[in-house]
Amino acid sequence: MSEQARQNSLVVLSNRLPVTVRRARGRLEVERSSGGLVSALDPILQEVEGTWIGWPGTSLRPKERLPFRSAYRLEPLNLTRNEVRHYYHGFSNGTLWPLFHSFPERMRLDRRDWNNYEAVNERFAEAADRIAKPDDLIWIHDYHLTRAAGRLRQLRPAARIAFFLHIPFPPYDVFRILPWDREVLRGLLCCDLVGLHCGGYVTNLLDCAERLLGARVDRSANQIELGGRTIQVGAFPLGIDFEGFEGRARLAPEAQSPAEKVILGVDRLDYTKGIPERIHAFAELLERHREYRERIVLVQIAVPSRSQVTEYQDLKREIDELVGRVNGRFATHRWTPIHYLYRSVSPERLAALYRDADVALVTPLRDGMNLVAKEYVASQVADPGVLVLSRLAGAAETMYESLQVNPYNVDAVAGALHRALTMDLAERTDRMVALRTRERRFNLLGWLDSFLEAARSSHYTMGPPTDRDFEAWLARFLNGRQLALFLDYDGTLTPIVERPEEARFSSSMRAALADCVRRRDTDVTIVSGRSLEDVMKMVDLKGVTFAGNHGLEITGPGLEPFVHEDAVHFTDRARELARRLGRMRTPGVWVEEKGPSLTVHYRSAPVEQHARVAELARARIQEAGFQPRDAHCAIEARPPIGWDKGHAVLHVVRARYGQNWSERIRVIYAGDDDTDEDAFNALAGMGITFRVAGSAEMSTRATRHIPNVESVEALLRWLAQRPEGE
Ligand code: GDG
Repeated sequence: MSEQARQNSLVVLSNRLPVTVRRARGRLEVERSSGGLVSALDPILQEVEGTWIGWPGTSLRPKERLPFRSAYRLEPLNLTRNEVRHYYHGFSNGTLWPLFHSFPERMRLDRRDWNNYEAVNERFAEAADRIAKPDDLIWIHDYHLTRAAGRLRQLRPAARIAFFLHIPFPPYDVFRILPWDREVLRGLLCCDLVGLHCGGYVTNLLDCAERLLGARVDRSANQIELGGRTIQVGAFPLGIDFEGFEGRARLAPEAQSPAEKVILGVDRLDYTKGIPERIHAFAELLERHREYRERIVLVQIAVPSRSQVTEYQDLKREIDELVGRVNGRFATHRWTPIHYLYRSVSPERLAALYRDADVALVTPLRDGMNLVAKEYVASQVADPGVLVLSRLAGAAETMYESLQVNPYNVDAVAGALHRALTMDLAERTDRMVALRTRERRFNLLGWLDSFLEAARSSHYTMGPPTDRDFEAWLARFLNGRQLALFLDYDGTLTPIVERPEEARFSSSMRAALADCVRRRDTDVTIVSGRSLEDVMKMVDLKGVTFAGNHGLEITGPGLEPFVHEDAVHFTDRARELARRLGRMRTPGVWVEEKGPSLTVHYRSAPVEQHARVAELARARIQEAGFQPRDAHCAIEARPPIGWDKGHAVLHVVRARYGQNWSERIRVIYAGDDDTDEDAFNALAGMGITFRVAGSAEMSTRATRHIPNVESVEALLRWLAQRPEGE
């Protein structure tokens, strides 16, 4: 393992701990899980004295400790019965599992599942926050915990968080069927690194981030920018403990050499694994080729899984019946074609089965990776067998020399089986040598090393948006049309500063804005929460339209000056409210009076006072009959007259271009504030809107995210230089 990967400690979050706890006759019994991932993470967690947080599989009583000595810390996270039902069986296995495997029709939807999923994910995040030291890498595993990083990022803005998904990431068209698609995506994108098994899943995730969240995506570097942060995405195909499987295969006792050739299937009993389809293909082979009767057997191991769930019970029944039918149809008094075992077998027995099988039939309808294919290959230490592999398993992306099949195509699978059973030794050897060489080289430790190295290397930052980005987002939309450009001021055209009067344009921003204003085919409106007078003074440019006080007051070339008729009634009340708020007397808190509205600023107050000040201000504002609205370290009080930045934008375009404005012009809006969301909402589907900065967890109605004030300047420069219409 590289030096880099060894640095710092590691906190692992996964649904299950690497041990299973049972309560037998009142006492806790603990059994270590034997999965490959556990064996891979074990040594590194020991070495760095890490922690593994997960559900022990049974509820521990308060103060009850795990009766298990581990070289690293195991942190059990209890789940209530309700949480097991809704978070685990419900949202994880009933909603995300089928959807991510592209079986949307099997997806169950229940708001209680989602609520519990959120709550459990938050608890995982809080446990990690309690345990992790500042420089620790927090590594979240799998689809049960897609939301944990969202909460963790709030608690620890600077934490190093990585995620690995063990199942497929579905294509955009499938993923967006999920009612909580954006939430799941935003949770993932609060990580620094998101690892997937295959390049195809990486493409899917990038597509979804771009199309569902309006994130900026760099497809050559596999990076996503959202909320001012860059997220690295990568394909890290999981490998296996090759030597372990090879060694067990060498040691496993010789079985009596069977009279028949063996075709082997090993799976958890799951509808994604394509077991019925596989049995149909086997039956088809026997139907087509009588010569195989009494000469081949299908050994199918189906490990019981999620057996409390009705769907899985139904599947078991279906397979039982199918096996019965096929055996009934073909069996003779000395031969049974399908040997079906509904249980798991010991690792030693599995090693012998793998080694001695002539063909491994690995035909999932969809699979994140599929380790059985790799384990079979590692176990081929004697006469080489043939791997028939579903092209819909992640493993197919790198196991080129397998015989790849469409698992739904029964005829094709039967054909591939025939080819496998008749393949000569030279070809079997060529294919198996190539497969084994690759799996030996890219084994489990290699995977771990490359993932940890990526997770721990320096922070990724995508370069600023370029002309090419703006071209791709806007050129076709504008297509030479007249443009109405709306811009918020603070945080959009100038960085947020301590005191509003210090928020000045940079000279380059001023130049870019002035260039836009000069164009005949562009009119610019600044929409601000500041008073009209204030924002006009700050911007100080001719030919610009201004909407102050969140649009209650508007003035601009060729427009009738506008003041909302109800606003004037609130001026006196706002003054009175300002007086009351002034009595809070917390150092660093001050009130900005803006006629019918006001803003309480608390950025300069001690940080530990922020929450209390904000709460108090909100309460006072509400008592006075105004609407409180959170801004950057400030609370705005707005008169309750149902008028916001969205109304202001529509007022301007209608007044200037008439009722059919949408046919005549294009609208672009950029803003960084929650109050800009009203404009994003009003323009949804009618214009292109940009949310500046923010965070990945923030939900926005904007079409796209851009990271900062500098990128707004780049946008303005691009707009100023765009080609003119005819
Ligand atoms: C998920 C993804 C991805 C099976 N039967 C026995 C037994 N096994 C072991 C196999 C293998 C494991 O179970 C199954 O792994 P898969 O990868 O095939 O499938 P899932 O359980 O669905 O795993 C999958 C994986 O996560 C890792 O990221 O590849 O795509 O769905 O290791 O050996 N082991 C023993 N007896 C059995 O009877 N001892």
